[in-house]
Amino acid sequence: MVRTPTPEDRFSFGLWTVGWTGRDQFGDASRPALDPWEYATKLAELGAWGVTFHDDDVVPFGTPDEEREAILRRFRQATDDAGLVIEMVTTNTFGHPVFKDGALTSNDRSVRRFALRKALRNVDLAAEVGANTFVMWGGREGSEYDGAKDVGSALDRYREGVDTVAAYIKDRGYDLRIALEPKPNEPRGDIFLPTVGHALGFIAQLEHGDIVGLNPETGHEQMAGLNYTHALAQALWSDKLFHIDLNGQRSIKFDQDLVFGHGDLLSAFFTVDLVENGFPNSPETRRYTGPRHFDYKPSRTEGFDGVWESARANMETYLMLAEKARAYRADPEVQAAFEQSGVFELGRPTLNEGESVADLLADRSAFEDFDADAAAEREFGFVRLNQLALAHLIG
Ligand code: ASC
Ligand code: MN
Ligand code: MN
Ligand code: MN
Repeated sequence: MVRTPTPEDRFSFGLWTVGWTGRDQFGDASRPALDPWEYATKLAELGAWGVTFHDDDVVPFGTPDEEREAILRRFRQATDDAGLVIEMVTTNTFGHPVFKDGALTSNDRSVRRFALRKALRNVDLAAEVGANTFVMWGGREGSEYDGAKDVGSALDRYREGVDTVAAYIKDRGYDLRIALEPKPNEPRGDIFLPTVGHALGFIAQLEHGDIVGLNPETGHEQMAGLNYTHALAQALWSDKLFHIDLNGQRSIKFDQDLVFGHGDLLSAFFTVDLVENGFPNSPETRRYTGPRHFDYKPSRTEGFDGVWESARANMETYLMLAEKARAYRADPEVQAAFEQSGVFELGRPTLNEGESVADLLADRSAFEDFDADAAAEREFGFVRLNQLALAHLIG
């Protein structure tokens, strides 16, 4: 059996994950809602290190200020008593009907101003509770009909909104970074910043992009048919992997938010291998050092036993995969297969040190005398390498 998680593992959960009551498009809640502090206590018991929340997960939308303060005090007392860290805070700019056409990109300017104020108030709260990451998931930023949205203006407004929040964080001197969370669709037909790649391109256009990075979610990339591990890798390579949302998704369909590993298991193995062991050619540098955060939903077929069982399952699966990934990397057979497959060779620059383009052009062995047919005969052995991974995973 796998060991029990400890705070050193830095597992964290969104309150909205275990707190999901099962209400969906077609059906009512299948579980009652507990108070926010009850989830926090139970997560700590299971071995979690941290919790995260949307403003509205703790304080219902529209709660008067005085009551808001009291609820927050009670919640913080519970997390403190349980020894839980509040590592990330995010803003619900999707639930209330006022956000039906988006928040920072709503066609209605008054809604955009309201959304910005909601986010800024939540930045203050995030800093106050000691969070280091402020996630912005623009779930309603998008459209169903192409003619309904001037995408150029929408991106201008999105940039204006994110830059305003980032500038405010800097101005206040908060130790906080923004992490944008891409998603291709649902609840909107098309959401802006649909993938990690789109979001990286957007961040490059920001004035305060230095404190803006990414929070990629497993299922969100997979809903677009993309490779989540590659998405993490490119964000990491760009120094933009600020936070991760781990869960499970089975192919291109609605956002399933399954337990981590309950979707594409082989992909989950390589995700953990990347997070735990880094890039094969630079294992010590370019590492993800943030929390192992789960953003999943306990299936609505489950009662509270199933809720806690599924929370436990996320951590157990992660720990099992981490163990397997460690053994995989340490296996001399795998290392030899990496060597044979050219995995280490890819770490070597294509040009020699100090070699100019003129030098390359003068190198007849690189082109004129290069035997492409002979080079084409090289076998890479990728299938065997993959089978070794599989043997470690299920062996
Ligand atoms: C978030 C986040 C999501 C969504 C979703 C809400 O903050 O990371 O993926 O909200 O979980 O149900
Ligand atoms: Mn999701
Ligand atoms: Mn998420
Ligand atoms: Mn989610």
